[in-house]
Amino acid sequence: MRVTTGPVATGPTAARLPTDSLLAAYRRMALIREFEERVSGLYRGGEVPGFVHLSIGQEASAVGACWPLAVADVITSNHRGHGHCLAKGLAPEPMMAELFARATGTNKGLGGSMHIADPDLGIFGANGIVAAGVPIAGGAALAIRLRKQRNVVVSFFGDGAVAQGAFHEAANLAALWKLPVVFFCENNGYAEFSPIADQHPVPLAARAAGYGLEFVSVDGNDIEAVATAMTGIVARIRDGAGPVFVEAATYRWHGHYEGDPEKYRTKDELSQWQERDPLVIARARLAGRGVEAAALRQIDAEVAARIEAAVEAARQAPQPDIAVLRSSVYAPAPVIAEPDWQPSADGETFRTMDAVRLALEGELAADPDVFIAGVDVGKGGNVFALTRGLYARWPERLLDTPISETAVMGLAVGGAMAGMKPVVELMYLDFLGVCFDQILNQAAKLRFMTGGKARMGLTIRTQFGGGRSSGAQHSQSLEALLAHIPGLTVVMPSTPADTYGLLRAAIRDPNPVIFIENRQQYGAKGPKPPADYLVPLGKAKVVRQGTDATVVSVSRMVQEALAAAESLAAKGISVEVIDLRTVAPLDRPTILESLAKTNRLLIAHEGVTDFGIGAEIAALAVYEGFWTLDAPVMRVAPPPTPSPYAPNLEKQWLPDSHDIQRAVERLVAF
Ligand SMILES: Cc1ncc(C[n+]2csc(CCOP(=O)(O)OP(=O)(O)O)c2C)c(N)n1
Ligand SMILES: [Mg+2]
Repeated sequence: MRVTTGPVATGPTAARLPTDSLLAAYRRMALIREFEERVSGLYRGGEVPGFVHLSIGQEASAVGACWPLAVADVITSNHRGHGHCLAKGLAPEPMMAELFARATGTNKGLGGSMHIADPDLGIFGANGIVAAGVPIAGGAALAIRLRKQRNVVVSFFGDGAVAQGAFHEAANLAALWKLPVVFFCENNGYAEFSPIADQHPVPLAARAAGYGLEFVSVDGNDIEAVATAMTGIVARIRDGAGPVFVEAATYRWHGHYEGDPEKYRTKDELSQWQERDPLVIARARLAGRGVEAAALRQIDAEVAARIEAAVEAARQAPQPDIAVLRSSVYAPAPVIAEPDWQPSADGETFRTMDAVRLALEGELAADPDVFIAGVDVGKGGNVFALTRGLYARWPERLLDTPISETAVMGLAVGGAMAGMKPVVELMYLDFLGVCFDQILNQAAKLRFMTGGKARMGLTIRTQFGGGRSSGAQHSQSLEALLAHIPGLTVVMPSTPADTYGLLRAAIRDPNPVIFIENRQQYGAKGPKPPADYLVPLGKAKVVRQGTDATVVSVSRMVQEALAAAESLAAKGISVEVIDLRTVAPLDRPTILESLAKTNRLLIAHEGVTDFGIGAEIAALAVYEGFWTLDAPVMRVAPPPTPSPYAPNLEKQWLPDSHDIQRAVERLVAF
């Protein structure tokens, strides 16, 4: 193991750990140093693939920050996360196997160096996206708060991450709600190749002050300073104090990544920091307290032997089997049978907006782990009045958030990983753009990247709907964007009863579900099903039987398709209408079965034509259904332009039953 020799500036010694603790902390730091030095060599030798970012030189901040943490406490980490995971208690053996991309790795070889996670040990993930772990920490902290636990979350991030919007949203929210989080910034002076002065106009302390966060600055190379500061901070947070921003000044000895040409810093700067080697500082302190050098050599030798054995075991371990790909995307969900409820002519009716509220109410009542968060969903009762009355019953579980969609999605991801059942609201589907990372890279992928370890049962409710001159930023039907991401379930109901049954099923589902309502339908009435009504996810429904053509549709367009089918029936054309209900995963068998019967297929949707879900369904038909097709597959959808404001233009832009009717007439004429 490489440590500095020669004179060492140990710094002030006011903060002291008991000698036994200091020895234990030294052992942990030595384990990280040895692990990473071996990884550096193994990476250069081609045995570890991908990218590797090492934290050699930063061991005291990782070990010190985790010093007061128990297994049930949580950390979130970043791309430079080996030290954090080892400090929190992950064994080096499975972690080394993970870096070797082995089946025995912590994450079955699906994560790798940048994405190690073990939620059972409170390690909610290293993360390849700068600052993404910070909003997730907020979710984990909210779960602690809702469960009235005394646990704490430590969110590790670098100085560079402080420039990310995700950091600001999460810091603002945590400070506002006084969540039990330590924002632990390892300030190593650089973000990739850029020095901190080129990244931030104000010192980090000023950032903390901007959110009213307590700020503590520590010498990140002094294990005693970090561990004692964190022990005090964590104890106060356990007792109910609000979040704290800790800046640990430190330095990474290696490049940003292994192989970095390191043109942005001088050898002198590096060697000055190496003189303040955290391991040597600890050794000097231990020697000053009478610990023999032989005892430290013994620890070093034990650590080296353990890492050597971990490397050897990883080399011998099997590679992951291809089956792990499919099995890691979605968690198996409890089977829900298609309900056999038939509405009676004189039965009760309700509106779609009632269906949403009743489904939320039903799940809140059924499961104390369900919480609802979003802009104005609590006291405000939601802009569409969808959560009205719920806050009065469950004030703790109906959370009005600031307008911070990334932080809100982080509440869902972190809360779900902690085992809660978050239901968060994205007011308009168009606002996806400001929080996409938490959906695309976090919610959708964390189960996969952790080899199935991360729980991700969350629901994102949102709405869209053209036809009311809402303009191009408040109308979009973006389901294709979401359906393209493996790991997400995308649901778009078309009736009040389905809205109720699918939303309850979505909240119970162990996977991330995007539940897309159509606001033009909030006032639409339909038969009211029994309270225990559940509709299976991933199952399409034939909502009208026919023999001449199949129209596959979703959301409000199903109603347009049904109206078209009714008019066509009068002309002697028999149309079968399929309501997808769930867009992804797509119910392929139901579509193919219908196509085999009608031999003609048309897809109608509100998302623009190009690269829309119709393209996927058309591809299915021409490949798997090729021999059953008697005509080209057709699509009815808006042209590929943003939706217009002018009512006359929007009317032409948005398809309706007449467009579907004309298209079917052409289809059957082939
Ligand atoms: C959102 C995002 N932008 C850019 C990157 C590329 N990137 C990876 S690490 C990094 C620098 C991060 O610096 P800092 O937060 O200080 O952490 P450090 O590497 O110094 O530990 C960058 C720009 C990324 N992974 N994610
Ligand atoms: Mg940095």
